[in-house]
Amino acid sequence: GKTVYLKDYAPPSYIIEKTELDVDIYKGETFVLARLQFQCLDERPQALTLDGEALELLDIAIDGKALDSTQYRCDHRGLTLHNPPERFVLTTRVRILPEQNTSLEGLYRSRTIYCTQCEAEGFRKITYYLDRPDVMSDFITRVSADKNECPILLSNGNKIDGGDLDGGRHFATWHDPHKKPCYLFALVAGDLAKVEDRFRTASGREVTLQIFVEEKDLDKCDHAMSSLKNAMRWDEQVYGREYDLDIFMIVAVDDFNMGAMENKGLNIFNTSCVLAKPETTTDAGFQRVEGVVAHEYFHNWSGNRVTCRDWFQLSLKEGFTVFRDAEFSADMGSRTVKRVEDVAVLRTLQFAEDAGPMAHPIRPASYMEISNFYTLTIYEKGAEVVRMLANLLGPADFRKATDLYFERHDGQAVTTEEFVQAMEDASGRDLTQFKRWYNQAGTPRLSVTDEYDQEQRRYSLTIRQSTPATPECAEKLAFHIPVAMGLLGEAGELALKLADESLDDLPEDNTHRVLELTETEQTFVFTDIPEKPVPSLLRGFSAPVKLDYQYSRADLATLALHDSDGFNRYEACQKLALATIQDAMLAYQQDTLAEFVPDSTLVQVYRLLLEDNSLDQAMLALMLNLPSEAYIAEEQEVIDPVAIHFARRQVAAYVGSELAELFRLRVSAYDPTREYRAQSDDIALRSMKNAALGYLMLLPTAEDLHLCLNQLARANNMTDEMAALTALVCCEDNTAQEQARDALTAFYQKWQDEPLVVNQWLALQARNPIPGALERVQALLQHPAYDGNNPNKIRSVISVFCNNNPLNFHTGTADEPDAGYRFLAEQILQLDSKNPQIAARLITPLTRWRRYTGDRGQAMRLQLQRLADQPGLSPDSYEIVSKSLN
Ligand code: HT7
Ligand code: ZN
Repeated sequence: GKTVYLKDYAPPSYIIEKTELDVDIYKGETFVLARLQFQCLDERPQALTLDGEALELLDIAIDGKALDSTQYRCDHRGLTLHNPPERFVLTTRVRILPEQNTSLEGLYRSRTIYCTQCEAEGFRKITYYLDRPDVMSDFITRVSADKNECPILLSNGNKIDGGDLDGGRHFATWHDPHKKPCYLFALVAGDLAKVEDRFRTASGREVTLQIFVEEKDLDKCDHAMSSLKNAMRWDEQVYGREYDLDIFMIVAVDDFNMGAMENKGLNIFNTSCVLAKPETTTDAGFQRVEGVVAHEYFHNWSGNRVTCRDWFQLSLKEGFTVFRDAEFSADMGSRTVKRVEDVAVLRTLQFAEDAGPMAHPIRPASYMEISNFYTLTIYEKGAEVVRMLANLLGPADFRKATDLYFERHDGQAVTTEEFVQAMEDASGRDLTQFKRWYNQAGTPRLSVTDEYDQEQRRYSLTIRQSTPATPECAEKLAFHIPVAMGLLGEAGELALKLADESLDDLPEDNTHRVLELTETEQTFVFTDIPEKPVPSLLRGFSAPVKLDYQYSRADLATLALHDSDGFNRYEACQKLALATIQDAMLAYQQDTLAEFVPDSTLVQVYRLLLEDNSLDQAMLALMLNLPSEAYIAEEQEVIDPVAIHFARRQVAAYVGSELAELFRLRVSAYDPTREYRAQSDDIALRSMKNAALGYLMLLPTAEDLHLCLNQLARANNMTDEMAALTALVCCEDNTAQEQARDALTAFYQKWQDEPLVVNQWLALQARNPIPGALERVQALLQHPAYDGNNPNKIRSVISVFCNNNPLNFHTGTADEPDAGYRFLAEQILQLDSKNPQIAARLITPLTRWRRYTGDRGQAMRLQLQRLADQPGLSPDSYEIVSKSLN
């Protein structure tokens, strides 16, 4: 594998001022004619190399004159022109095979639709080009195809021409007036139906909005359309950003490696992130559509108008855009709920990545395969870093800073340096130390101790930070960490005054402070504190760190019930539940789990929360949700997935039985036929009721089972239907198991023509913790509903099993404890040559081998070694495997 380094960045020697493409699609083959206007920027080089992969070169000419074989050289990675002129038009004609393209990058066919995916380096599979984001060009694209097969022909920008051709063919020509890097190029051809709407921008321009889908999905576009309009309005109001073309199009395809792609004016989406209707889509699905539609739309400014200089800067657009979409979703629904959900993902998945062999800073210094760097770190931690900046600057200066950034760099390809520079220039703050967040990986750990001096009425908090070594760097410099906090006394929040604050400059909300930690160890002294307080630390999860403070269970109960910060109320519940589960794990290890009785604080707190009618029901559901197995694992030095599973289950069953009456009330009071709305108060009600059902179904009475079956039979929406089916399928009770088998069959019969519902059906079975999951998963791979070329199906079965069913993945089968690992390695090998991006992503669970006890860790390692030994392994998989074995 070849490594690319940030330090080797050099600007391109040529730019491509104008790109004209003729793409002629025929059955089985496509011809691409490219006319590229090159202009040398500095000294003329001896050779110019264009990127190109899987292209068959048919013709090549410079300024209209065909080249002879001494004037260029072609290999499997590109095309080198010897002695190119200062300024010239290069014409190439290539043949490509979209029907055979299973990698889903470049031009490929998804069912009946031809579509493209060019980010990060897919354009080179369409034509020879300078495939790098700092080469920005004007694009004119003419597409032609059979008129019957492909009545719809789309590309970026505005349609400027179109018409019929001989032989039943037709064409359309599109011009994108905004210069763009080729990773934002898109083309679509197929038989698509559309819904259309309009949006009037703040300055009064009319924009046509179109969503293209297969005819059968026309009834599932309303939610994406209203999300799009909300996002367009929000970006005007919150960031002052208007849309800049006359038309904005979204196309949905079934085969897609990620969620969606922000191609200029022509976003291409995974169907799973566009289509939604109550009967087929869960609440989480609706919220995902809203979030992804907004995310891609927001890229129009954070990514397209201002783009990345090189792929090391990926978080420039992704971190910022995730932050923007999270704030949008927070404004559309419940802010605290959105924050809790995002932090849960960050703390389980991103923290694990940051502690593993693939750890990298949000601006990496090197990579082998860029597709491997579309990570939780670049996206989610990147968003946390932008969030810290936004909080450090405050709303007014942050807006000034983003205005400055967009204005200063409109039409440019820039770096994260320039982003932070705009923050500094607009606010006058020195962010030199803060910038360490961009080039040091690893999750900082904060150890907090405190001391209360009754006599002096002084309370001091001492915070130490340390960051574990990661592959790119062993010795970390101190980070600049904002720690939002407050202090709780007997009667509520205490007024705060730091020893070095003067009485005149106390903030308006005097019960809340943001401590700025910049040193390895720092002590913050509060004066005039009347009693020993309970500190509420890292409110709103103000920094992506791990925090240790020795809370007593009584402290945690106080925070859970009384903190003014919603996030920390949730966090106190998580900590309390975690402590309780850890007790149970100890019992498991001592073989006394069966007799184990959990500490009662957790249930007492839950009971009080359930009886508090003022609480947002979605928050309540989250607070009552025990930490996931993945989160518990992340908290363990050495992971014992079996102990975690059974300990967690034992605590859950205890909670379920202690609070059964209250839970039953919630479920039976709910009318399953009430009209469905995908709005946050309704979502909240369903989430709490379904959480209650989940608890009841751990040890169900006949009445509980009846409630569950009743909901399954009568639900008018997928949220309730799937919640009931899940509770039934995962229930160990024998009667329930019999019912579950029938229910799964009936569910498939009912929904077999809806691929996105079938995916949920597959995923439920793959994550079902009841023993025998590997055998069930292997049977699913033979099911007619499975398709080993479709990433959504692969994710629903293989990823879900290996990532979300730790008990079964790590215990394998009765006679072969390593069967789960071997299964995964086999699946990766099968997929690697077809779709290396997806194959490489599947490897993740094996990369964690060092965290597992003796035999398990070694068995995982063995499978990594087996992948490493495979001749011809893709560069994608090779990077992950080799770094994990090191
Ligand atoms: N910017 C998009 C990235 C993307 C992608 C990257 C690699 C391979 C396939 C891909 N599809 C989309 C998605 C986004 O963050 O908006
Ligand atoms: Zn993005």
